Amino acid sequence: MTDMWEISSVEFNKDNIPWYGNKFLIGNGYFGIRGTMEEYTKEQMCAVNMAGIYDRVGDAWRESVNAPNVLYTYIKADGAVYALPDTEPAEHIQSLDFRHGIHLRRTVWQTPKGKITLECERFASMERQHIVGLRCTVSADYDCDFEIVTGIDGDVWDINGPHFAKLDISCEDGVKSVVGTTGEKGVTVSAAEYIRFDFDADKSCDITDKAALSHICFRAGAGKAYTVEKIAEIYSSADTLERSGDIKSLTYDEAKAESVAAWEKIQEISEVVIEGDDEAAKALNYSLYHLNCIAPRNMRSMSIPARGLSGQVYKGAVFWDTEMFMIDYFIYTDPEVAKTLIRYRIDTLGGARKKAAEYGLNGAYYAWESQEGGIEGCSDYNVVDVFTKRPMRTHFRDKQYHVSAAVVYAIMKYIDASGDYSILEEGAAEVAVECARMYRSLLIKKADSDKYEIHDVVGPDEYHERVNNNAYTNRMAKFVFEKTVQLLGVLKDKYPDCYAELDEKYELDRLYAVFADSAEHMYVPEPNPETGLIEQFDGYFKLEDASVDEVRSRLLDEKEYWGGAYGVASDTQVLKQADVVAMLSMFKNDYSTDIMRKNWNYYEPRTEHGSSLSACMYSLLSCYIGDPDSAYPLFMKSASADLLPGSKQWAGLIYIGGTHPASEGGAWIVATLGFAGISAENGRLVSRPALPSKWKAMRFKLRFGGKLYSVNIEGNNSVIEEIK
Ligand code: IFM
Repeated sequence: MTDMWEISSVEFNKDNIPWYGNKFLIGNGYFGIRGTMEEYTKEQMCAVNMAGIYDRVGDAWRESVNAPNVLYTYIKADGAVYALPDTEPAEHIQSLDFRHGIHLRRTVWQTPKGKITLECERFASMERQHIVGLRCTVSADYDCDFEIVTGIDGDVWDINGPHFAKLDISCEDGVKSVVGTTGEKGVTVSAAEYIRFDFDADKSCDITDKAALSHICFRAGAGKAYTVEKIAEIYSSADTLERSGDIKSLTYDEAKAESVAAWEKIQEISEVVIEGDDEAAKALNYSLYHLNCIAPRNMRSMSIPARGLSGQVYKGAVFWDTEMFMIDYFIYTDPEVAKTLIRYRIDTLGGARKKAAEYGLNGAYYAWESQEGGIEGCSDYNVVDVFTKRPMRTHFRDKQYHVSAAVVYAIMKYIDASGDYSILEEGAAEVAVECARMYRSLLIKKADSDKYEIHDVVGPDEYHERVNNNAYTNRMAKFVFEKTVQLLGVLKDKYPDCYAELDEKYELDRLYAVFADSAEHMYVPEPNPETGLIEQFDGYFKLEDASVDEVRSRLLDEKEYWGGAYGVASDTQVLKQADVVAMLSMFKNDYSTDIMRKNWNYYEPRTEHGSSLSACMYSLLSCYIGDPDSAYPLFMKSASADLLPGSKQWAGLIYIGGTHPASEGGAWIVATLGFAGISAENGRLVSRPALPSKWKAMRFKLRFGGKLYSVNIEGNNSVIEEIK
């Protein structure tokens, strides 16, 4: 392994514990395990965060559930506990091999008699997704009485817990087990483990009210190493993923080898080689590592939360992030995962219909923060005011209509790149129809106008609430109408039975005409003929034109929320994240380079980039404008979201730390669709590269139309070849 695939930290700093939990995360799409130390507890935000399982306690927010912690381990030397963060280490290294998903820590403590060392290696199996492996080795440079305490800690970290109303704990035939049952729906989350070692020791099992622990006590000779290996399994009553076999018969080395091989297979397609810029190559491949850690593999229907599987931040909920920023990577490298993500939206159509009905709308209004079944996790009061400590009325939940369009946009991206229309028959056609019906019921026509408008919305820039004719939202609505009309034609042709079924339900001929009319007459703000600028929403240009720094200087508290009724940005032109620029990036063929450049130049200095979704959109548009060197720093910002410190931690008093998979997916989009200039033209992959000056060459693989291709770019020349 070279440094290109390793990140490490060689000092111990308590302040880094929350960030390193994200930075050193391992995972396999079924769960994510935060990069915390084996001896840590809920105090240090330890989490084995489960995909797709949620629970609600009382009136608090519903959030994803953390499984019992199977890594829990600490050591005693001559009766004294040596554990971070309380016992200051003499040396400490934490590292991650992100080619293979292997986490390592090595800590040396000074004791009154000499030095002791604890080294632990762990992985979340990419081959058997229920399995976690842990190998701990202790040694001392003097003869010492060691005790290794290892087991399963059921006292898990929760933001709005406790989610386990009941814990069943046992130790039988050497298998320890902790089974938590959630309070709301009675879902069981089970953790079991089996340990092995081949040195003489006294071993006992201790069952506490929240943990099952083994105590391994032995006399250690100076300079000798003593290793304990653990194979653990995590599963739940909500599983669709098959169990992984008998943990007693699987050895650590076998399980590790299998997992490494599975990761290698992924990396063969995933890796992006960049010659001339190791820093960019490392940041990008590290970003893709995170996407691979949270990809729902071997599952029929599942999506990815906005903070991945790094904990309960943002309620473990799925946002438009998946469809607009993450799915592209999977569409082009692992279309089965992309299909799984789309099926999640198909399967949660019921929830989206319910939400539409709640607001008196037809069709499907997808949840802003979607939980299982499409349940809306977002409340009307989604930010806590730092001054009054009271929840603030926000309009994320009720007015961000653009999430439904993102779902249709993703369906189209999948179909266009894979050529696989079967998803329509599986339910995607109905999703499109229902989203189009929702937008139709939002349309407003003034008496003397022949244009449809959409009022009272929140666009991607969340700092400006309840605005009219947000350019992004209106353009996306038009897209949904146009594409639904197109898809209905395809459906009739390719899947007549499915068409007939939908026809019976929706009278498709009538809807076809309604959607065609909506697409034709949808008002989308045009570039001003003199300035070339597109107004983000009605009246935006009349707002105070203060700089981002000026607006920031008006904050009375650094955690204060910039948007909402009284936010410092609300009455100014300062925006949170790409909005018009996002629209231009997505509909680049509708606009000239000149218009794109003018809008980029206007909006970028006014953008706070307060969302990690922002930089990649600006970067992508820079690529489309033909300016890769302006795109580069924003690309690096996106690709480094979890690698470097500095990501936003608070929205009002709500903690929003965690990993940033949308930013990571956005970095891949910029690298491939932006710098490498990949697009599909007449059913063929085309590359028109414009690499940043530092980059000499770029190589990667893509799946397109059911085939695998290699893309080789040297300077401005590119060769795309099918790999047979
Ligand atoms: O979906 C985003 C939103 O656009 C900005 N706030 C954070 C959300 C989750 O990443």
